[in-house]
Order: sequence, then structure tokens, then C-alpha cells
Amino acid sequence: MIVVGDEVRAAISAKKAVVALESTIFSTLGLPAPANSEALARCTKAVRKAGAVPALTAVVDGVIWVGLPDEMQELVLNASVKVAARDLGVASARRLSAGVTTVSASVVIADQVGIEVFATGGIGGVHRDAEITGDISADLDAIAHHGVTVVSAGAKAFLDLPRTLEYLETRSVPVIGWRTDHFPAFYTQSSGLDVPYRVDDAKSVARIHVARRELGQGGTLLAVPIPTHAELDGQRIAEAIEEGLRQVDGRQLSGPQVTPAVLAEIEKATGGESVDANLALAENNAEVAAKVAFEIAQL
Ligand code: PSU
Ligand code: MN
Repeated sequence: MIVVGDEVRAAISAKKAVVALESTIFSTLGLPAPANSEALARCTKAVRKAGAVPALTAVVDGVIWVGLPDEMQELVLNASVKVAARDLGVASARRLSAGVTTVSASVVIADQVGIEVFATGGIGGVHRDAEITGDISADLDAIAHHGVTVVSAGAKAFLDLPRTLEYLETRSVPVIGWRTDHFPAFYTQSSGLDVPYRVDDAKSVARIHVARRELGQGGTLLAVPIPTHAELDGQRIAEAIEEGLRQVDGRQLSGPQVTPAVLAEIEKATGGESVDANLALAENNAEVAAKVAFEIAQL
């Protein structure tokens, strides 16, 4: 069962701006405590400040929440069961006590209740050894399939970014650079790869979103570079990623375990700098998403 929180339900019926948020990033699978609760507070505040209503998604006692009530947020911060799109139905039917939603699950939920904009830090993508492991995040297909504009700082930098862009092209997802011609690399502003489209204001994103909605096409990826003041040194983060991947490589991890393990190792290798960067970019994405949602609501 999907339950829409009161404030979110009112906003949807009044056609006001709403921004869906995933919860994996706010659990310890995404960020270490207490940075996870700080991230949640900063993102929800940023959405409100820009004139939209935040709608946090999560599973609690089998209920798929969108607009999780504040008093239940503690459950999300402590949860360690990752719920992707494939897991949603099972989590609901089996009354999972507490589960955190990924991008793929959140996009499914948002679409189902009529929320058209979603924000996160970085989406999942094609992993670097995908030709061997077959590991391609379900986030990509979920975005392709659901008419939600997803705002992120590109895809996580430890992924295979060129292949991630190729895959998005194959699935007809337009990747739009927010005030940039380059695909961001999460911790740094540019991966050096070109994006097919650039926009410089929220209204332009809203127009593209609405045009795709009229066509009955799927989602759009708005790629927002990390703010300049929070950007990490490219060389240093590249080394930390190599180190993180090496650490995880020997552990025979697969499926949903891979991403949280790599994130934790990168955090270690950067001495926590990656966490500060993650907070800053997630907050910035939430703000941009709210502006886009606001403009969509005007059209
Ligand atoms: N962004 C972060 N940290 C995270 C994630 C995103 O900064 O933990 C999560 C998101 O929930 C995303 C998921 O949907 O990782 C992708 O996991 P996988 O690679 O297993 O598809
Ligand atoms: Mn995977």
C-alpha cells in the first residue's frame, strides 16, 4: 500500500510544487551518522526554501510512504535494508519493518502518485566492470520508464561514466547539463564528457519536462555540478576511488551491497572529505529540483 503524507497529498491536489526524495542516501548505507541526518535536514530545508514541498519515500511496516512524517524519520536514518524498484512489491507484501528506497524505487513511487520531480546526490549507473559482472543500476531503467525529472550531480564517480551516458542514450533519456556543457562527476564539477543538452534556468527544464510528458516519454536527467566551494581535488578523489574499488574488489560483493561498500571506502580514503562534498551537492540538487518543480507547476 502506498500512503501519501497529508502535506504532500494536499500539495499534489492543489498542483503545487513537490520534490520526491529517496531515503538510501539518508541511511547509514549512504552516509555515516550524524552526516546522514544533517543531509536530510539540509535537503528538506532547501526544497522548502525554494517554494516546494519535500516528499521523502521509505517503507515502514510494509507501507510505502511518500511524504514520510517527521516523527518516523529516525527509522530511516537507522534502517539498513535497501529497497530498489524490484524490491518494492515484496517489501510491501511481506510488511518489511523499515526499508530505505533507492532512486529506482523512489522514481516508481513518485510517478505512481503524480510527483514529477525527484532529487538525490548521485544516481547509480553502469559499473566499471559491467562487461564482466553485468552490474547496471536499476536507476537507469527506472528513469527511462517513468516521466520524472531526476536531479543529480551526475552519476557516482566510481562508475563507468562514458558507458552510463551511452546507456541513457540507448534508453532515450535526455541528459541535461545545468549551466554546464559537461557531465558532472559527483565530487568534481566535470567528468570531461559532453552532455547532449545544456540549460541555464529552471523554466527551460520545465518546458522540456512538459514536452516529454506530452509525448508520453519517460524521465529526464538534470545533471547539476557540485557547487564550486565544495568541489574536491580531481587527482585526490581519483586516487581515493581507485583505493576504494581495490578494497571492495577482494570481498566478492554483488548486487545492492556494492555501492554502499564503495562509498564507505571512498569516505575512508578521503578522510571524510567525500561526505562534506556529498552533503553540499545533495542540498544544492534539492534546491534546483524545487525550482524546476515550481516552474512545472506554473506551466
Ligand atoms: N547517492 C549517494 N549515496 C547513495 C546512493 C546514491 O550519494 O547511497 C544510492 C541511491 O539510493 C542509488 C543507489 O539509487 O545508491 C544505487 O545503488 P545500486 O548501484 O545498487 O543500483
Ligand atoms: Mn548494482
